[in-house]
Amino acid sequence: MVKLYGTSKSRSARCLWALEELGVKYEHEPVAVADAKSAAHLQRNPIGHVPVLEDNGLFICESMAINLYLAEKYGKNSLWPASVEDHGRVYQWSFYAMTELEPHLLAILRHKLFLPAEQRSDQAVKDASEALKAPLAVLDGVLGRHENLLGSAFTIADLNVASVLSFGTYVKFDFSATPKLQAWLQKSWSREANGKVRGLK
Ligand SMILES: N[C@@H](CCC(=O)N[C@@H](CS)C(=O)NCC(=O)O)C(=O)O
Repeated sequence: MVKLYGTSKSRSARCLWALEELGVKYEHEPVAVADAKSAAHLQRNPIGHVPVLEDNGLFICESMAINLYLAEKYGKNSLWPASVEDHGRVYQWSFYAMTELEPHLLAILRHKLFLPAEQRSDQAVKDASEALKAPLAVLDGVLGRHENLLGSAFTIADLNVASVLSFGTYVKFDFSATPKLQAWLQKSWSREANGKVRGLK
């Protein structure tokens, strides 16, 4: 049995998108972010976060680890490329998204949405937006050379990077300075499998 714990209104959306894209039969328990530290959930994941994947008694947490595991295990289509060299490139872009993009996007979300009004800082938003310019330009350059990050096929690397950047939609982040990236994001986000996730709890 494959089961994903975590509401689609959290980083769990990334893993739900991967499950839908891979066509894996799965159950979904939409554990709320506020319940991530409940006794029941801590048994699944001692870190106390969603998402968590359960696969035949094995529990895995960390959204990127879950997606790389799912793609390697169930990727019968092009989502998991064939060569070890391409696996290296999948890891490269997935870790790039988590280390170079996600922290800055989260800073913007915190200071525009999550923090109480009196703790929000326009300067923090400006700094994070500035810090994003270089990594977004790198992606724009790569996507100017081919349709997706590794080449022509949409792989788990694309899903991972596009899902991290989807944080930008909550604050209407302006990607127009990087037009190739912007067009690729629109195309990636509008995939049918991602659309299905929006309908989940
Ligand atoms: N690096 C982790 C972060 C997971 C995470 O922080 N999840 C949030 C929801 S998006 C959470 O469960 N927060 C609950 C809490 O901090 O108590 C991942 O990518 O899975």
